[in-house]
Amino acid sequence: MISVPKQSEVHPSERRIILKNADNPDYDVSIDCYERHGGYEVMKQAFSSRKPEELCQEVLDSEVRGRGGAGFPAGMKWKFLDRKSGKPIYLICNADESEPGTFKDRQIMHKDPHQLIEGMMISAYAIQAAEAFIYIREEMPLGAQILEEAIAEARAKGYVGDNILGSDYSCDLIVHRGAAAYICGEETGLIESLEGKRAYPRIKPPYFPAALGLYMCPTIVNNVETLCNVKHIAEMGGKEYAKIGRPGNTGTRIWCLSGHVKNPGYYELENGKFTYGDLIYKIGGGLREGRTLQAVIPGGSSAKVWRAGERFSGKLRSGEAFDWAIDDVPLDFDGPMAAGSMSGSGAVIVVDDSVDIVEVLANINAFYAHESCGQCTPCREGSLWMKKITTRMVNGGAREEDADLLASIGDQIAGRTICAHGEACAWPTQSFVAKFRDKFTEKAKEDPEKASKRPFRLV
Ligand code: L3W
Ligand code: SF4
Repeated sequence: MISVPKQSEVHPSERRIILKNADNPDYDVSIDCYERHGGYEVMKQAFSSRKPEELCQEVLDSEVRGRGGAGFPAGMKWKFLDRKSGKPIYLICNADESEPGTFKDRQIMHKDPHQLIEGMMISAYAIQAAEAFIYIREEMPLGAQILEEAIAEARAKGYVGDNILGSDYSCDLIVHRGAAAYICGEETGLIESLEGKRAYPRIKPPYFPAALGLYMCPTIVNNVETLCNVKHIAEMGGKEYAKIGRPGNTGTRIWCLSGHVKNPGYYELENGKFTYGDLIYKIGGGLREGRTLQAVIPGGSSAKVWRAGERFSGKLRSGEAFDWAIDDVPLDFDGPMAAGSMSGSGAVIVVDDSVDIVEVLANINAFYAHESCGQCTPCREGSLWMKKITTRMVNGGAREEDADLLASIGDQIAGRTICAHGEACAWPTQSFVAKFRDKFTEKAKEDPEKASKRPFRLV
């Protein structure tokens, strides 16, 4: 049996639902251990006494929002399923976790694979899927192996496969190893890849997976953490689940804190009960000695950056006025949006004053240029151009006009591409230049001999 290192401490502020057992020293990935801890009981109860449509209603009532990046309500997505087409329905778990700074889904797959399987089989039954897939990032071979072994155990016990738990419902669950590209995590690119093709994203509309997904059949694509939540929603009931967190931001969320903090790591916290300041300082231990905050990227590298000291003001959807510093922004889906960015995949990246902010952007730009699939000209050419400019700036060739040029390239990409990779690569450049224009301008005055000359060829 495979085992992975456990996190030694759970922070007292955490409310662990999804990661409840994952880091317990005596908890392992076997089905026996899972069942000893009550595993598959919710599924048994769901299959024996709940109708599929009742389970869909529970997910809708729970108001659970997708944990992959967009925060789209999962119950509404399930409602969009085209059930009248007469075609088979597919369920896909997006386990292609690739957003820089994101390392939560692998904790679940590595340490509690049966929770994902149970969540998926309840979801599959609820939407009446004919077949279910876990599309796992190629660079996570251990996760794939753990899941394959766990599914074999679950199949042997009748939780997966034909006539599940003696019912007339059959559904197989297949692990598919990804094609080692960030764009394979974009749901329509993922579907193309699963069909055996290059992961070229499809245009939405018309290709929303709920209507035209895998093999042009209705398909639900949900993130690992979202599907695990379904198990807990089925267990406690949607309305009860919705009491966790805050209205519109229900449940818990696993936040991935990285960068220049004393205690980087993953923390499962009740939604909307904490702020970014709580996460960075109280939970993450604050910055390293002698350092000050320079920037926070609140939701994976695709999110717009915040500069230390900036304030955000406006009105919330409820009409309530707000005036926040970074520390005050609620740690949920809507807080970062109100503050001009997004919580994305829950990856909070902290940057202190020890680094050159232009280098940070150069590194991000190298990533997005490398990962563009190349279908759309603005993304393909623009991301490479932005990478070339920021790499030149870091290599001692910065020019005064670079900030304007970068901003204009970003403006020509966002909103003009097939998939959200266009925004993902434009938003960092647009926001870094807007928030740190002085640093980009100063760069042109730097002595080229003192430049760091990093290559940024590979990321
Ligand atoms: C049917 C409609 N379905 C929306 C579905 C849609 C999708 C979901 C959200 O991007 C973001 C991106 C990254 N009929 C529908 C409909 N849907 N309207 O709802 O859709 P959308 O387009 O808002 O988002 P998306 O394409 O899923 C995700 C950001 O997340 N990100 C994440 C990246 C990486 C990971 C990872 O490593 N785990 O997820 C980071 O911040 O930039 O903005 O299912 O089909 N009318
Ligand atoms: Fe490919 Fe970029 Fe176009 Fe997305 S936006 S389809 S990644 S070229």
